[in-house]
Amino acid sequence: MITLLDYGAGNVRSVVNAIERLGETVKIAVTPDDILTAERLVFPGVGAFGNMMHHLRQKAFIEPLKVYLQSGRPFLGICLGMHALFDGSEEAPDQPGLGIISGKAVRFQTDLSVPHIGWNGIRAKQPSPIFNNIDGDERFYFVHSYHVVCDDPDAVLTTTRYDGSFVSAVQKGAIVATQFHPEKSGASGLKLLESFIKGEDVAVLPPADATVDLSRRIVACLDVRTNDAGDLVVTKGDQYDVRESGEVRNLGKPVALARRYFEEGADEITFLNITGFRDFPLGDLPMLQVLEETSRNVFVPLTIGGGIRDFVDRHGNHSSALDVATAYFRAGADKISIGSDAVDIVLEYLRTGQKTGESAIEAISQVYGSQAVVISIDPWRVYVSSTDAVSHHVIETQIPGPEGENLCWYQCTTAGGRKGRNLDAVTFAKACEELGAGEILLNCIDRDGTNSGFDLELINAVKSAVSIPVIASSGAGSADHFEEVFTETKAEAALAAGIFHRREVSIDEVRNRIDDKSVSLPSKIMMVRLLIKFTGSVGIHQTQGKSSESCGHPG
Ligand code: 1PR
Repeated sequence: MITLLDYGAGNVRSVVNAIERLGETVKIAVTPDDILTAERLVFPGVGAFGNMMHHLRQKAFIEPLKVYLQSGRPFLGICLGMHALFDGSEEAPDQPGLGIISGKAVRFQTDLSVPHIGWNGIRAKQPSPIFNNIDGDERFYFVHSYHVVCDDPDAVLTTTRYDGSFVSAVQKGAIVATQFHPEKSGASGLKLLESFIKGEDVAVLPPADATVDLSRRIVACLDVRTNDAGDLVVTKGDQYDVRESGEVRNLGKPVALARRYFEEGADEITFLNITGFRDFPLGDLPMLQVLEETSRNVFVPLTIGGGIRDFVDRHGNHSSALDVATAYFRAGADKISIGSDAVDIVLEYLRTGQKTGESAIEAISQVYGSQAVVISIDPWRVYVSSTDAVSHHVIETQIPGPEGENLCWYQCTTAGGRKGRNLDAVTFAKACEELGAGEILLNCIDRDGTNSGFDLELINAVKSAVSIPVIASSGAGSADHFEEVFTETKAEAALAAGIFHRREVSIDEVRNRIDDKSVSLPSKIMMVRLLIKFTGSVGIHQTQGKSSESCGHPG
C-alpha cells in the first residue's frame, strides 16, 4: 500500500494511475495521522511552492511529514515534493520548507527558455535502489522554473544539464526525490517508480554514462468536438474548417487515438476541445471523462484546451476559469491551454496597463505554477505595404503577398478562427508571458491542415519575443518539416495532427529524423543548416492593414 500525499492542487491522478498500473494500491492521505502511519509515502508536489506550503500548513501536515521523514521509512518526492524537503524557495521566500536537506530552490538564470520543459537526461552521482532496471541513458520528463541548490553534496543523486548542471534528484537515507516526473516519463519513469514501490533494497549505479540532453518534443494534437450525430470525435480542419461535404470530419475516438500516440512514442499529447468557446466545459463532461480514461493508460504529459474561462450558467451559477482548470487537472491534465479568453485578457491588460491578479492566466498560474498554463494562439497572416500602416508588430516576409507586399503581421483570432482581433501574435505572446503563462502553443490558420510546412517566420517572430517555450504548430506534412522547424527556429517542440491521424508519417519517422537535435545547450551548437523550402500555397486572409476586429473565417 502506497500512501499518497494530496494537498489539493494539481494533477495527482497521474501518479495514482501510474502506481495502480504497477499493481499497487493507493491510499490518499487526508489526515495528519494518515502520514504518521504510512508505510511508504509518495509526495507529488504540483503547482507553486508558496501555495503548496500554505496548504500543508493549513492541513496540519508539516509536523507529521517531518516525523515521517525522520523515521527512516521510504519516501518519494516528485517535483515540488522535492523542493519541499529543502529550507525554502525563491518562489515564496516567506514560506519555509521542511528543512530536511540543506539548501533551497532558486529560479533558473539563463538565456534558455524558462520553464525548463521536456525530456532530459540524468547523470547518476551515487547508487540508488530506484536505479534498478535503469540504463542511465534514458530521458525523463521535466517541467519547472525553479531548481534546488543542494548544500549537502552527499545528498545529490543525479544532475541534469540545462545551461549548466542542476540537481535533478536527491537521496538521503530512505528519502528519494526527483525534479522530473517519473509518472509522466513513459516506460523509463514507470521502471523507476516500480523500484520504489517494490522496495528494492539493493542500491545500483546505472551502467551507462548518460550523454543525452534536452530533446525537442514531438506533440500529437487531437482536435475534439461533438459531431452532428452527437458523438465526440477527433476531427481535423483545413485552415480551421473541419467540415467536408457538410459533415464534421471524423478521424477517430479521442481516448483510443491518444493511447495510440503514447504507444507510438509521442512526447506529449494535446486535446483541444475546439467548440469549447461556445460550450461550457464543466457541462461538457465527456472531455473530463476523456482525460480520466486517457490518463489511466497514457504516461506522458497531457494538455487540454478549449473553453477555459469564467462562466455563468443559465441558472446564474458562476464558475471561474480556475474552477474549470482545477476540474481538468484533477481529471488528469498536466497543463491547460487558454485561447480566446487570453486574447480578451491581454486586450484589457494592454488597455489599462494593469495586472488585476484575477485573470484566468494569473489566477491559474498562481495556483498551479506558470508551467501549467499554455496559451494557444490562432493567428493568420495579414499583408501590409508599409510598417506604418498598422500599429502592430510587422515583419519582413520572404513569401510575398498578392500585391507583392513583403511585409506582414499576424492577427490573433478567437472563437476557433471565426473572429479577427485587434492584436498581433507577437504582442500577445509577450503580454501572456508577463501575466504568468508558461508556454505558447503557436498555431497558424494559414498553414493548418495544408501539409506545407510550419510558418517559420511566425515562429521566429514570436520565439524571439518571449523567453518561455514555444510549441510550433500547423502545417506539418513530413518528417522534413520537423527537421526544418528545429533547425531554422528555436521552438522547443513541434506539433502535428493530420499527418499522424492519417498515418501519413509516423512519430518514429519524425523521431529518427530529429534525433540528434537536442535543444542547443551552451556547449552543443547545431551545425546542420537546411535551405528554407516554401512548398504549397499559403492562405491569405486580408491585406493592407485591416487591423480592426473582423469576423468571417470558417471554423
Ligand atoms: O478559444 O480557449 O476555447 O480554445 C479553443 C482551442 O481550440 C484553441 O486552442 C484553438 O486553437 C482550437 N481550435 C478552435 N477551432 C479549431 C478548428 O480547427 N476549427 N483547432 C481549433 C485548432 C489547430 C491545431 C492543429 C494544428 C496542427 N487546431 O491544434 O491541430 O494546426 O494541424 P496539422 O498538423 O494538421 O496542420 P478556446
